[in-house]
Amino acid sequence: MKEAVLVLIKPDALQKSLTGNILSRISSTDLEIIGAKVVKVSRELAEAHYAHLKDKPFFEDVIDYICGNQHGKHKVIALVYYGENAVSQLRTLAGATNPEEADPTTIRGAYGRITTKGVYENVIHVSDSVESAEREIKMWFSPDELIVDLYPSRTMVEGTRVIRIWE
Ligand code: IDP
Ligand code: MG
Repeated sequence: MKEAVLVLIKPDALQKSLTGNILSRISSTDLEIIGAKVVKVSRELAEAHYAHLKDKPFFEDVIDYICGNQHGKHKVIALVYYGENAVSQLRTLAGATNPEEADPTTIRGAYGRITTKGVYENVIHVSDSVESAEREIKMWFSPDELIVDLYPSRTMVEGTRVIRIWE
């Protein structure tokens, strides 16, 4: 079964000009990019994306981090990768959440760091399961922004435009 996964290139990676390195590491897989864009992350999107961390002491820092407030780069690059075992392939390439514990051959191990304030700057986000990938992809992308029909959607008329939204 082919799976879809959300990958975010986080603001620290953009500040360090790591996009090319990260994309070229991921291109060692046979996964296909089926959606890609640059996003200025709103607080609402950040809070929805990290809803599972709401009660953690580092929640505010993580929201600040993904919104780019710590890097003067108020953007992330959002990508949807698609293919067999996409979740496990990309989670393995990304490495452990804690960049100091991540294997140095992984993306987080190679490029991540923990700041003196204790924020895990770990360069990329990768969905951790097929279920969270669906939740996240629906949050970050509209059906028209993907070249594969991943999930059920319906057509809507908005003014003079015909658009599709997730069901
Ligand atoms: P993941 O990104 O490997 O899936 P999650 O537990 O979903 O890990 O956490 C989301 C993000 O929150 C991490 O990528 C990291 O930036 C941050 N984070 C997670 N745990 C900690 C922690 O213990 N201290 C500081 N930041 C953390
Ligand atoms: Mg996660």
